[in-house]
Amino acid sequence: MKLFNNVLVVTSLFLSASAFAHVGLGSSMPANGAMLSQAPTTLELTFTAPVRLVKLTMQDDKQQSVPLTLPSSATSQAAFSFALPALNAANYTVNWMIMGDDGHKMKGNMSFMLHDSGMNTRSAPPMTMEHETSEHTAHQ
Ligand SMILES: [Cu+2]
Repeated sequence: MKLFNNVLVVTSLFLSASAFAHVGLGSSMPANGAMLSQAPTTLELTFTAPVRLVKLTMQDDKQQSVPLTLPSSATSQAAFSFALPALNAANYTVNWMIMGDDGHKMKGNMSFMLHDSGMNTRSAPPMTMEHETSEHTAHQ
């Protein structure tokens, strides 16, 4: 039984240490690198551990800022959701600064692309890979 307890202690120490070291973005909606044909109405960021969101900005490729309202709560949380205004077709970059429970600040970013949906209808088939590839090259 004593050995079992020691294993538990060692394991939990290891887990918490690695969680602090590697906290970052676990997933997001839209996903990082997503190419969308319909504007998202919310931005969701899920980090790999509870963090405080110190700073969050979102810009298109013309450096136009998209206003986002930071949560007023000072408690750490892993998942954040933000209502987005109507977005135009553009490349968007989301930059964040987070503070983990160990007090370390970390920066990161993700980006996604919103394509012009003017040519799309509700019944339009998904864009082909060829189109996405050429569009993506054109954006750069
Ligand atoms: Cu593209």
